[in-house]
Parts: sequence; C-alpha cells; structure tokens
Amino acid sequence: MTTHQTACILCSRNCGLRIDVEDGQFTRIRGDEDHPLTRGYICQKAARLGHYQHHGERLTQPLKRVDDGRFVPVSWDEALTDIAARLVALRERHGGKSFAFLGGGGQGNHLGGAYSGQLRAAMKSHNAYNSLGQEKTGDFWLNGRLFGRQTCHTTEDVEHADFVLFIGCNPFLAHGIPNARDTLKHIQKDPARTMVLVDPRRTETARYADIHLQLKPGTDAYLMSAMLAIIVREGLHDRDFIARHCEGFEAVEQALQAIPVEDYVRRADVPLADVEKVARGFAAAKSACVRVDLGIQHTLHTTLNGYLEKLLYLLTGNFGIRGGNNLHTMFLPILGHTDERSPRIRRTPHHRMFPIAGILPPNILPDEILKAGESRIRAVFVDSCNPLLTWPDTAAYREAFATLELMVVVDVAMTETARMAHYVLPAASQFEKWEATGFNLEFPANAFHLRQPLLPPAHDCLPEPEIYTRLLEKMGAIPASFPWLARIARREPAAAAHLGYMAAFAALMVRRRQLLPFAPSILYRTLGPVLPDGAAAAAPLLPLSMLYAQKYPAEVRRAGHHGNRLTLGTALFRAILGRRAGTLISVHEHEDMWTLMGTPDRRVRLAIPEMLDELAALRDEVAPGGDFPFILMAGERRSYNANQIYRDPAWRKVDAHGAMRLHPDDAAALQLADGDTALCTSARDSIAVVVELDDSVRRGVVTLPHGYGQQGDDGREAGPALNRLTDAAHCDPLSRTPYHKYVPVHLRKQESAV
Ligand SMILES: Nc1nc2c(c(=O)[nH]1)N[C@H]1C(S)=C(S)[C@@H](COP(=O)(O)OP(=O)(O)OC[C@H]3O[C@@H](n4cnc5c(=O)[nH]c(N)nc54)[C@H](O)[C@@H]3O)O[C@H]1N2
Ligand SMILES: Nc1nc2c(c(=O)[nH]1)N[C@H]1C(S)=C(S)[C@@H](COP(=O)(O)OP(=O)(O)OC[C@H]3O[C@@H](n4cnc5c(=O)[nH]c(N)nc54)[C@H](O)[C@@H]3O)O[C@H]1N2
Ligand code: SF4
Ligand SMILES: [Mo]
Repeated sequence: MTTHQTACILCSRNCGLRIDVEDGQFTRIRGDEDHPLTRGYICQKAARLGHYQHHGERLTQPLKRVDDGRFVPVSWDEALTDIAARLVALRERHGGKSFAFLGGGGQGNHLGGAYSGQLRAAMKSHNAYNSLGQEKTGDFWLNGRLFGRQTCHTTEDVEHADFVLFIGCNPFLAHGIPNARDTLKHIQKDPARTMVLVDPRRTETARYADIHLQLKPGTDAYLMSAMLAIIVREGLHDRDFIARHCEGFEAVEQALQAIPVEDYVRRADVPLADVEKVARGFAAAKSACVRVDLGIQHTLHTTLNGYLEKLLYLLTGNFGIRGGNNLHTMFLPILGHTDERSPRIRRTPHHRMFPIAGILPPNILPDEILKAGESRIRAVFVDSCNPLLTWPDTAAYREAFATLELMVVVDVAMTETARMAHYVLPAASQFEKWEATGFNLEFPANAFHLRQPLLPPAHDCLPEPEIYTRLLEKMGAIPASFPWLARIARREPAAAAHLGYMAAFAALMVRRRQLLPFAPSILYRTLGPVLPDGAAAAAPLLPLSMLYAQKYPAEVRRAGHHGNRLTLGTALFRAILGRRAGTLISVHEHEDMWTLMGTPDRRVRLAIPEMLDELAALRDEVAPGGDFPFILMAGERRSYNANQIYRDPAWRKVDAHGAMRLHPDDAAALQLADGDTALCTSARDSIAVVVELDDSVRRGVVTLPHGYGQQGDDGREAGPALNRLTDAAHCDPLSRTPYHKYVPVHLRKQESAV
C-alpha cells in the first residue's frame, strides 16, 4: 500500500488529497492537511474518485470510426499520422478559420491545457470554444471594462468578511469558496457576522443564512439595482474610496437615482424591508463581499447581473481589502485579453461574435459549423469536454457534428461526443500522469499544485503532453528534435538551476519566433527528460515560474521562496516540482492589490455605456411569458453530481434518476405524486423525468440536476439529458452565455415509468 498526495479534480476548489493505493485500486481517500490552502478539507464527492479512475467506459486504445460506423482499434502512429495529414491539408485548403478547438482542461487537468493550446496555433486558428464561454465570459468582459484587462479576475474573501452576500450560488453543495462547509458554519456561529442568500430556492446554504431573499427567478437585475439605488439614495456609498480609486461615478449615480425601488422589489417578489436591511447592512459593514455563480450567470440579464454585483462591492469600498472582493494573480495564464473594440479582434463569420478573454461561446458553435458557408468550421478537436451533453441544444450539436470533415476527441472515456468522432484518443487519467490543479485562485495567498502520477497509464493511454507533442511533430509545426538544446539541458550541473538552458531556450525563441507558440512541447522534449521522477510534462512551468517571480518578486519571497533576480524563479520552480502537497506561490499585502489593475492609472472605470443602457431598459421590460407555465432551472448542483466527470452511475449514493424538484401544490394540480414520471417539454424537445415533491422551490419553478444523461450501451440515458431541452438562441445578447436557469417548460403526467 502506498499513500500519495494529490488533489481532487471534481470542482474548482481542487482540495488536496491523500489517496491510499493498493493493487492499483484507491482504497482510502482523505483530505490532505499539508495542502497550503485547503488544509485537509474535502466533501463527500472526493471519497468516491475510484469510480472515475476505474470504470467500464474507460478508453484503452486509439479508435478510428470506419465506414459502417463501427470503431476499430488503430495504433497511435497510424491515428496521429492520418490526423496530422488531414489537419495540414485542411489548413492549406481552407485556412485556420475552418478549425476549432473545443474544451482543453476541465476542473483538474490544467497542465494538459498548456499543451493542447498549441494545436490551434499550428492550425493558425482563432476558434477556441470552451465551457467558460457558457458561464463566466460575461464576468471577464466586465472585468476588462472595469479593471482594464479581461485577465483581471476577482475573488471574494468570504472567510474574513463581516457581511457575506451570496447571490445565485449554493456553496454548501457546489463549493466555489474555500472549505465551504466549514466557512459557512463559522459565519453562522459568529453573531458579529452576517450572511445573506439571494436564491429562488431554499437551498442547503439557506440554512446558514441570516436572511434569505427567495426572489423570483431571473429578477436579480431588479433586486440588485434596487439595492444599489437604496445605497446611493441614502448616501451609504463610500465617497472617499470612489474619489480615490474610481472614474465615472456620476453617470452610475444618475442611473441608480432613477431606479423605482419599490416597483423593482415588487418584481423580484421579496419583502422591501428585507431588501433595505440587506442594502444598509452591506454598505455599513466594516468588510463585506459578494460571491456569485451560475444563479446570476445562467439567467436573464447575465452580463448586467455581473455589473450590478460588482457595483455592490465597488460603490461600498469593499474592493482591495481584507474580507472584501479582490483581484488575484494567476500562475497558469488561463485567460487572455481580447477587447472587441480593438480592430485586431476577429469576429466569427456567422454570428459576428467576438472572443472574450480569448474564448468563444458554445451557444454559437452549431451555427458556425452549419450556417457560415465557405467560412464554416469543418474540423474540431475536442479535449476534456463533452459538448453533446454539456453544451446548449443537443439536437443542434448532433446535426452540426455530423457534417464535420474531421472530428477528434481526446478523453478518458467513451462519451456521447466521442461516439460521433472520426478518431477517439485515449488520455491517461488524471491520476496516471503528471498533472496540475491551477484553480486555486486566491488573494492574498495564492498556491499551485503540481501532482505526480499515482498509477501508470492504463493500457495504451497517453498523457496529453505526449499526444499533442507527437501530433505537432507529425504536422511539421516543430522539428522532431532539438539535439543541441537537449544536450545543454543534460549537461548543465544541477547547481546551475537550468539557467544556462533557459538562456539558450530564450535565444532560440528570439531567433525563431515562429516556434514561440510551441514552447511547451519544445520544453517538454528538451528540458523534460532531465527533470526528476519523470516529471517531463512540468517543463513549461520553468519559464512560467520565472515570469511569475519577475512580476511578483516581493510576494514570491513572502511565500517562502529565496533567490536573487535570476534565481528566485528557478527556486519557485524547484519548490513546485518537489512539494507533493502543493506550493504557496505568493502572498500579497492588501494595499498592493491595486498593482494588479489593468488600467494605466490603476483606477476603476465604473461607467460602462452598454450596461447603463441595459439598466435603463429594465424599466419597460415585460416579464417573458408564453405557453410554458413553469421555469425550469436546468442544471442544479446536488450531493451527487460532478459535471460529467463520473460516468459510472454506481458512484451516486442517492438520486439515481436525477429527479425533478416540484412544489407539492404544483404537483397536486398536475396530479403528480412523489416518484411519478412526467414529460417535461420545452420549445426544443421533451424528456421524461421522475418527480420529487419539494417545497424548497417556489411555485411555478422546477429544477433538474446537471451532470446526468450519459448514454449506456443500450442507448438508455442515465437521468435527464438536460441540454436536449435548451435552445442555443436562448442566451445573453452580449456574452452569448445561456439562460440555463430560465428554461420555459410545461409538464404532464406520463403513465409509463422512466
Ligand atoms: N456538487 C457539485 N458541485 C459542483 C459542480 C457539480 O456538478 N456538482 N459543478 C461545478 C461547476 S462547473 C460550477 S460552474 C459550480 C456552479 O455552482 P453554483 O452556481 O453554486 O450551483 P448551481 O446549483 O448551478 O446554482 C446555484 C444556485 O442558483 C440558484 N438560481 C437559479 N436561478 C436563479 C436566479 O434567477 N437568481 C438567483 N439569484 N439564483 C438562482 C439555484 O437555485 C441554485 O441554488 O459548481 C461546481 N461545483
Ligand atoms: N443545461 C446545463 N448545461 C450545463 C450546465 C448547467 O448547469 N446546465 N453547467 C455547465 C458548466 S458550468 C460546465 S463547467 C460544463 C461542464 O461540462 P464540460 O466542459 O463538458 O466538462 P466536464 O463535464 O467536466 O467533462 C469533462 C470531460 O473530460 C473527461 N476527462 C476526465 N479526465 C480527463 C483527462 O485527464 N483528460 C481528458 N482529455 N479528458 C478527461 C471526462 O471524461 C469528460 O468527458 O457544463 C455546462 N453545461
Ligand atoms: S468536489 Fe470540490 S470541494 Fe469536494 S473535495 Fe473535490 S475539490 Fe474539494
Ligand atoms: Mo462550470
């Protein structure tokens, strides 16, 4: 039996784990006290990771789809040679616009993303679609406008805030904040601290809240603008903070003064006295922060919701302080900056959509494949992603994917998406390769976790760094070897800490700039082999460590790393390589948060014309109606769902059907009893669901869980395949992120069981 330190790959917390492995099986999983941020915390989902590692649908060898639709095994060499030739031919015939990369890193395979990103460069393509483009890009767009760069991402210091405002998130089940359940308990126990929840459902988190505003779905923009209006009307905003750090307050103030507070609160259907209490309490608190998630990002007015949420902490001066919202650093450059006002930004041919933070939205992809004529996307590469289940409008995706000239899927399992591919490439699992969890995006202390393999790759599986490097070599994007660079790496004494190698590498990148996009694979092939314990895949972390140390020298030293201008980065790299529990990489002082701003003068630009226009238009908006009496929240987080990471239904201890939650009074009106089957119909399609009577939802609202719908060999779906109901056009006009929590449906009883 061996005990390994690693991390959980099921949500963005990436908690540190200790896993006992015996005869290739996970025998015990517990939290790792040595992880610098999570310190031993885990939830019930991590304990069942064995179901991810070992299950019947694991891919074991590369597969090629042949004419009769069957998949036949092929060698890696045959698969990659053919894929490379077809990609190069496609690029030459139709240019980079004909190719798109989908996915590229889930909740934990973040090192693979550094390698897969190179393929787009080799294809000269700008088309990067991933799941962030169906939830967080509205937020990134706002960060670009407010803070100057779309890379200026924020976090919330829930652990230290006196007043915590949760809007549209359910941390008890979905986490998203440090050690969620412990943190919720601490706040609840402390009479000096206040927790408010804004959610149409009385959730598990609601049990910990002092005030729960159970608003009508989709009305957050009304509620938040009313709160802001109360704050400015009563002069509770932080004038001193605004004068010191912000531009454009006058326009915002004018817009807020015009808000008809009582009318807006009525539309949200919550008590006015509670709203006033929350607005005043939030503004008066010594420290306050707002934490949001899909509840406002997957509903009407997603981008405006994000703007109002940010104004709440900005106008009250809760930005850049302990217990407030803060910018943070990012070790892996996950986000880019693509401001659509720049003439260099390319729009997609059909929807004329621009990337945000480098990412395009899944809601437009089927049209960009089907309707863009000669400029259409003809080939896609899918990695760590299952769009056929997780992206909006399954029928549209099915139709679009069926027309592709080439579709390749890299996954650990035979997914619904993989079944449509021409080639399916088996990746080593996240516990069979060097990997990293890079979502620990915190402030003031930030960490990074490089994880070593616990097991050898199963069967013929390969880690992504090897898959993409071989593919790039076969495409001729990089030479098959760099003998002199590899020699420098080999011969350099350990005491030189790879500095000689890095100088030679940098000189190569200057001399042959066209190789720069392929730095990860070149580092992997040349420096990789000399890294200890077979950690070749970690080679790209050396220049990243050096850049990070150059940018934040004082903060890296404060995290306990030592060295001069040159060696601080290599020391950081060594620590990352050596510390199995994860590494603290930087510790900031709060007042230095302002150095992370992206505007030239480091001031916040409060007034965003597009958002002020949308805010003004709220007044005349009529609530969407139609033939559908229910609002379906399509994608709830529950105790036993974890995106599509677990495919083995046996991992669930409860809720095998992924039941639909329905208010008992609504159920009675439809003559539905607990456990009955109902047909749920949207404008797009119908699915059969098992109903569960539950008075935690408002009347007229029903919920279904995310993470179900996997198709077994017999074609049966395990629980609701939600995105059969969603419509690609039902999305935010600006960010094109979907309104998944606001899907109009009707229900009727169905006699035959699911
Ligand atoms: N157990 C579990 N945890 C997960 C995941 C998982 O699959 N399972 N997935 C992870 C991922 S990828 C993500 S992005 C996060 C998402 O995490 P969350 O966003 O916290 O989770 P959800 O349950 O999708 O939605 C949060 C809440 O929004 C509420 N809501 C619905 N409509 C509205 C509305 O109009 N206004 C407001 N204010 N609230 C509304 C819902 O009732 C719900 O309680 O969870 C992560 N954690
Ligand atoms: N209707 C509706 N749709 C939703 C949501 C919703 O609430 N409602 N939630 C949305 C949200 S917030 C998100 S984040 C997305 C998530 O959806 P996706 O972006 O599709 O991501 P995952 O569900 O995490 O699936 C990841 C895939 O990665 C594979 N995988 C696991 N380990 C590895 C590995 O090491 N290498 C490779 N190459 N592959 C691996 C898994 O087998 C799985 O097929 O779903 C979205 N879809
Ligand atoms: S699912 Fe999230 S909160 Fe639970 S153990 Fe895994 S990383 Fe931690
Ligand atoms: Mo997500």
